[in-house]
Amino acid sequence: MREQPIASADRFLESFYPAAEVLKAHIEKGNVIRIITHNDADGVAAGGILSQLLRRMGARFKTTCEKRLDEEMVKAVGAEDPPLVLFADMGGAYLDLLEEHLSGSDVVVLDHHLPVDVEPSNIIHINPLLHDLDGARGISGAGVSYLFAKTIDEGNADLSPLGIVGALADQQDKGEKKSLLGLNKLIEADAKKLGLLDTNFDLIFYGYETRPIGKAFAYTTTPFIPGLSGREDRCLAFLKEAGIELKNEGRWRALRDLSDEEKRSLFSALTKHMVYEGCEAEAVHDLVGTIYTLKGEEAWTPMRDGREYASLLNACARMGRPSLGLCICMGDRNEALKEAEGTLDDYRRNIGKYLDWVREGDRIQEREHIYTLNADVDIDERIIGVVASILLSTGILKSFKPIVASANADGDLIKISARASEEMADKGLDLGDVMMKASEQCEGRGGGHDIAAGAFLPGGRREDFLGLVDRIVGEQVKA
Ligand SMILES: [Mn+2]
Repeated sequence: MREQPIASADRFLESFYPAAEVLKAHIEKGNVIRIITHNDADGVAAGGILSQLLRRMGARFKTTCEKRLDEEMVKAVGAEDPPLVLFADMGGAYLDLLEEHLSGSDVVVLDHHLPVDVEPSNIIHINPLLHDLDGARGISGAGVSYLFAKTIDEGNADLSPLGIVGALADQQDKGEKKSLLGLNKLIEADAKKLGLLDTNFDLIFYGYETRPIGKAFAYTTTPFIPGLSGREDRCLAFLKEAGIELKNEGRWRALRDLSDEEKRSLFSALTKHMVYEGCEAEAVHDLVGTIYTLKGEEAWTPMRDGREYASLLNACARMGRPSLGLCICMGDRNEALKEAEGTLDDYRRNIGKYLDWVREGDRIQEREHIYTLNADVDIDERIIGVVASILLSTGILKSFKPIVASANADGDLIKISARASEEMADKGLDLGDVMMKASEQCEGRGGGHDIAAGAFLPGGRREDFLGLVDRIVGEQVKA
């Protein structure tokens, strides 16, 4: 994997100092601080970290999670006349917009996405990519926000588990055995030092330690197992058929209670199931990896497992309830948690329903260099990216091509979500770059990471856009 030179990591950590000074100065003046983060699980975790940071500093603040950064949104923020705006997990690709509409404000951008090449004077932009560090796999928006909090006070190191959750939410577990890499390792070390994190290597179903096996299977959404995830009845039938005893002396067994032999037969039954569902047999290897257990959380809750915590936040964000996720990141374990768990249930069911729609209707089209999936109103724009990721990771798509999915968004816009594998990125594919270039030519705006990117554009331009994407992807993988 890509090694990070220490010197640039140091320079990156130093780049937080000026932002810390600006924040302290505004708080001293009693100013209300405006926090704006991306409306996805990583963004919500980042918002939780920054909100906790400001609460601890005794500051007044307002936090919102936004679907996308566009002129309208930035103008609305500008109209609030905020003395200081903190953007997290978004902003770097829109510095020109921030400069134009927030010229009366100080702005700090804490991002890890591909930035535009401008340096506005009212903006402090902190981004690992400015220091030749990996932003796609090495650190998340929550991770950058965590390092900011820790720069201000080492005592904020107890927020490190949220940095881990953000990294898992952005699927940065691309190291050996699905482990975290790069700057995320620093965050992991902080969490372990405080006894807030444990890692194991095993089947990565949520609730490895404590949850009844059937539930662990049904609750797991990353990786998603077509036909099983979200369907407890089918999971129970599947386990029975695989010969796994669900109870021992009247007590439900958890995955850690299985013998090695039981794990082996479970594994081969899973392989058969995946192949039957049209997935690659290799996709089953996605089901084992490094488990991140958050020791500070109650054993039976979805926050105990880092990946499940991430999907809880993801569900809240995708189902239009990011503030629920924010409450949980800020420590609420009462009403907000109950509601969030209900939301997570709905979310799992929705993904299953959408996948059935895609597969039963034969909705995926193959072009020269890409797959396309046009969902229009049949898949919620907030979930289209998740569906694209699942289609790619389960090996349902047989050719070595990225998938470019689209769904209707607000107004006359469509949302594009593109996903590629690590191997495609190694061949030179950079979807963030593809989305940026192709959307520019279609009155849209786009960007992101090499393996996960997106765009918004006018509905009428979809065909032009997909044609361009097909061509640019072809050029990149050839070059
Ligand atoms: Mn992110």
